[in-house]
Amino acid sequence: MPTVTMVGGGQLARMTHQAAIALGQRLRVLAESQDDPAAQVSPEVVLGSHTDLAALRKAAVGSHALTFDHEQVPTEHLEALVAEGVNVQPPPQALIYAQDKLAMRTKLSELGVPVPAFVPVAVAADAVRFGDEHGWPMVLKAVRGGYDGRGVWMPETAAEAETIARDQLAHGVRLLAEARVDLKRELSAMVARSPYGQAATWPVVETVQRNGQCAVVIAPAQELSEDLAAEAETLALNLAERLGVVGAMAVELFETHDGILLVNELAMRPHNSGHWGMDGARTGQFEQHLRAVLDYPLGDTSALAPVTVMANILGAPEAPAMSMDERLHHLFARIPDAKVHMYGKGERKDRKIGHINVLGDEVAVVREKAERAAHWMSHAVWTDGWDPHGE
Ligand code: AIR
Repeated sequence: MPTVTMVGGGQLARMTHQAAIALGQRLRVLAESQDDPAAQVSPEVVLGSHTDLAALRKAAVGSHALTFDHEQVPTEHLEALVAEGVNVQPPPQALIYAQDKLAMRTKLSELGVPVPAFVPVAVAADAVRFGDEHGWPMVLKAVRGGYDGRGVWMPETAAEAETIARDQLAHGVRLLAEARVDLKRELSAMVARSPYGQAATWPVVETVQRNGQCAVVIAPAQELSEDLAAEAETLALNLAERLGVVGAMAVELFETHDGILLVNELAMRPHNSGHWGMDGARTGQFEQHLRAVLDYPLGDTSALAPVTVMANILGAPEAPAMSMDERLHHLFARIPDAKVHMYGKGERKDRKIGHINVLGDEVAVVREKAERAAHWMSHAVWTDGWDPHGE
């Protein structure tokens, strides 16, 4: 059976490993530390950095495909691996559009795909000029490297934009400026594609963001017209094909008040907006990602319930005194149908340390339950006031 190498040892690699076990495969991970979520569970850990070509080579030896838990690997290293015969999936010429936001915006514009207005920022004055033209607040983004709200700024004034841009540019961070979209909500269209060219989408979901980070996912997105859902899925399929994507891809979308879809970001790997499918879809994203990078036929992506809600368990500002183990006992006692996925991570404020999936019929009921469960796991506090040690 094949071995797949995943670069990065975070929760995405950990959950991919879980899927690999069921398929009888081995997932080898290149992790920074033995404590990383995937390194804790994988039998084949190569310790090293994703910026070190020698470590990447070591992790790739003998594996059938090399894929990613994050997008931070230098493109020149990936090209070197491809030249040496490593099966890098997604290939570097596709992955670049998930690594480099300027390349992505430029390519999507060329393809006629709607994106927010944008401009590269070479000097701070470029950002100020863009804000003056498109209105304040505006968005400044690091071209490479940001995620979960990191590498994104929303200056309200020209002075603020100037300060941020100067500071970041001085630190060698490449920037782009974007118009802030007046959005109704954020959606995600996920797709997986194989080298053979087979592709399958999951139902389009709504991603609820808090503090620039995904907090909740509602699958499928509620009150989304069939036309708009079809448009989003078609867009994901077309982009996967035109960009030559292999593996899972999330197309993060803004839905405007006028019902227009704009592409925000692309992620070419399993993605937080697909976690609902571990319990809520016939084939989840982690299994599908493995099938895709190994060029197997893809699995059925249909939903198993009318609605699934995923709520992230985020680290509390201060870890609660109650142990995680005890929190889990109480959670199971109160909500036996909550599906819990913990990542084996230390509790740090707002860090994604796990997630909860709840399936059901009524979105309001399912969402309340999932969020109550996730909040309990983060804070050891029930949002409805229940006292686990009371009468
Ligand atoms: N990740 C990668 N890009 C975005 C996200 N959320 C996942 C990957 C990565 C992990 O988050 O699995 O390894 C890093 O999480 P943290 O909390 O250690 O920064």
